[in-house]
Amino acid sequence: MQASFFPAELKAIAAKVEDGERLSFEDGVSLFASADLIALGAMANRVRERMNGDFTFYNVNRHLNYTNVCVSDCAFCGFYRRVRHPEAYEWSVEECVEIAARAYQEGARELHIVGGLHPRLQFDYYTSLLSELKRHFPDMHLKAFTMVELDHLTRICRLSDEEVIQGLIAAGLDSCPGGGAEILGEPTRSKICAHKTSGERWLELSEKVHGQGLKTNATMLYGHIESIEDRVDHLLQLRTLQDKTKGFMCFIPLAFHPQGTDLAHLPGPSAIDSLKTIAVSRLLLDNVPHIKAYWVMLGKNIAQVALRFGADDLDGTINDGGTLMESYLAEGNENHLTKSGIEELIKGAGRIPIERDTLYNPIPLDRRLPPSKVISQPLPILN
Ligand code: V47
Repeated sequence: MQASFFPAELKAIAAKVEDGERLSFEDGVSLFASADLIALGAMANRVRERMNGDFTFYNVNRHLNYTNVCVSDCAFCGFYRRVRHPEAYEWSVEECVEIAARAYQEGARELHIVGGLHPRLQFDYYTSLLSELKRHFPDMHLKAFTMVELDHLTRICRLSDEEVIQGLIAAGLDSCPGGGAEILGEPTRSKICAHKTSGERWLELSEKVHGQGLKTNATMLYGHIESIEDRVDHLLQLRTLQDKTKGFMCFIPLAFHPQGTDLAHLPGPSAIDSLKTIAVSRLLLDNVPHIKAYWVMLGKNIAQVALRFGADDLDGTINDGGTLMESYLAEGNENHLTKSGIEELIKGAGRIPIERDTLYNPIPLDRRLPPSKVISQPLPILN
């Protein structure tokens, strides 16, 4: 790194990064406050290459949003509907299995399953969903339910945290996605999602899930009303828990999309802000192995550039992203990306594409579908 070109306010931080020293809260604030995007990118890229070399990971997955009914009323969400709304839906377990069957035929080996906080669905719906999916597709990884959904289940079904977590694992849960973290700190969290699981509880449940041996992800929703200090505090709270559990596989900064939400008057984050946020996340989260540039929200172009600003993962190909994704798709973005499309993006950034499973194991060559292959014959798996 050519630290001599760095602005004065970043020189001491650059030296710490070079020496592999942990950055402080104040360092995080200085990084966000700096206008020198290229210096931030160079530092984050240094750490990215130290941790993941030139590799960039992606997987073949499908999002399954079993319901859009939600009692949480989050100001940033354009996806949810109240229970009696004409556009409210909930899919039966059979419908979910049908959708999974199509995804399986198209090569997906991960289902990313999340939904709204439904006031009436009972625990046996969630366990049957997992066990039926596992029965039909034993080699499909089920990455399901955020900490917010788990918290909702404990309350609505009057079960302990352990009963919920162990019950879901017994039914087939393999890992959990990182949603629902939003901004962990108060008072911002209450301003954007007053009725949601608290930040403290989100962390507590993550710790308990890690304690049961499962990996999870973590997210941060940025570019709305939060301050730079909120972001740094959020990242450091995740870092502290990760020191304890090592359970987070990946961190995903989620760019806020204002359309269709109660915060539609806000502009959302700029491209510069998104790249800075990815870079600072890479620099502060020195103990989280992967940083995801979620192309769906960032748009393909910014996601590609992010591979030089700290990110080493693009998430999935996504043949059909599900209904939640439609609500936050980047402007002008398509809702799917083929394997060759994602590999071209990665190679275009001078990186090496690695198709991975959910737990970041590379998929052996003999188990990969060739990029162009589409299975057109229905598989006789449903009974
Ligand atoms: O928790 C909701 C966010 C999350 C909006 O774990 C919005 O691999 C932007 O967590 N604009 C769900 N974001 C998505 C999510 C996720 C995505 C991809 C990969 C993984 C993973 C997790 O989406 C919610 C919320 O933070 N969200 N509304 C919006 N208007």
